Amino acid sequence: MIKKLIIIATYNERDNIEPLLAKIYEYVPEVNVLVVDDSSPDKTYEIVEQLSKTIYKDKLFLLKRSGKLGLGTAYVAGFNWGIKCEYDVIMEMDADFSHNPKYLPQFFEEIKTSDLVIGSRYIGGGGVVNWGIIRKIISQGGSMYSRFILGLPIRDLTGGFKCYRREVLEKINVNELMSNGYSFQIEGTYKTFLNRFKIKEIPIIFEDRRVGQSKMSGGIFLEALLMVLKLRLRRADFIKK
Ligand SMILES: Nc1nc2c(ncn2[C@@H]2O[C@H](COP(=O)(O)OP(=O)(O)O)[C@@H](O)[C@H]2O)c(=O)[nH]1
Ligand SMILES: [Mg+2]
Repeated sequence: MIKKLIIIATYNERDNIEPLLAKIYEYVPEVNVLVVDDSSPDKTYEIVEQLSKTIYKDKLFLLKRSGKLGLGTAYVAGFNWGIKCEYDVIMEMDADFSHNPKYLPQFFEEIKTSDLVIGSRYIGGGGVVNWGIIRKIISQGGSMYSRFILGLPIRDLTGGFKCYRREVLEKINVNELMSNGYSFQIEGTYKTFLNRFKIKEIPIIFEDRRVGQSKMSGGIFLEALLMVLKLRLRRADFIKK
C-alpha cells in the first residue's frame, strides 16, 4: 500500500476546514492530512489540533508556523515534513472547497503511472465556476503566458490541486524553490518537466471559495510575471544530474 499525504495550507479557514476534512476522509479514508497553518487570526489551528487528537487521531497532523509567511513556504514546509516521513505521494490542495475532494481518488489512481498529476481547469472537461471575467482572464492568461515563455506542454500552470511522487520533490529540491506567491505552482511544474518526469493533467471543475477572503492581489500577479522570465533565464540550473 502506498503512503499518501495531502497538505492543506490554511490562513483563516475556520469555517471550511472541518467540513473539508470530513469530505476528504469520505473519499479517501486511507490518506493522512497535514495542515500547515500560519497562526491564523481566526484560530483555524485550534480546530485542527482538536480533531487531530480525537476523531482523526494518527491521520491528521498540524504544522503551526509563527505568522503569515506565504503559501509557497507553507507548502515547502509541508513537503519537507512529508519527505521526512517517507510518504510515497504528496498532494497539495486549497482549504476553501475550490478543489473538490471528489477528485481525490482519480489523482491517486493516475499517480500510479505518472510522477505529477495536475488538476486542470483548461483541458476538455475542466472549467471554472463563480469567477468574474477579470479573474478568468488573469488565470488563463497567466497559464498561456507561462506555457509560451517556458515552452511547457501543460494547460493549467497556476492551479494548486496537484499530486507529486516523493521522488520528484526530492529531485527538484523543494528548498530551492524561488517563488512564494502565485508563481509557486508554475515553478514546481516547470522543474518537474525539465527533469523529465511524467506529467498528467486531469480535468477538474474549480469552484470559487464558498466563504472567507481570497488572498490574490495585483502585486502577487506582477511578481509572477517577472518570476516566469527569471525561471526561463535560469533554466540550465534546474536540470539536476
Ligand atoms: N499557511 C498559509 N496558507 C495560506 C497563505 N495564504 C493563503 N493560504 C491558503 O492557501 C489556499 C489558497 O488561498 P486562496 O486565498 O484561496 O487563494 P485563491 O484561491 O487564489 O484566491 C487557502 O487554503 C488559503 O487558506 C499563507 O500565507 N499561509
Ligand atoms: Mg481559493
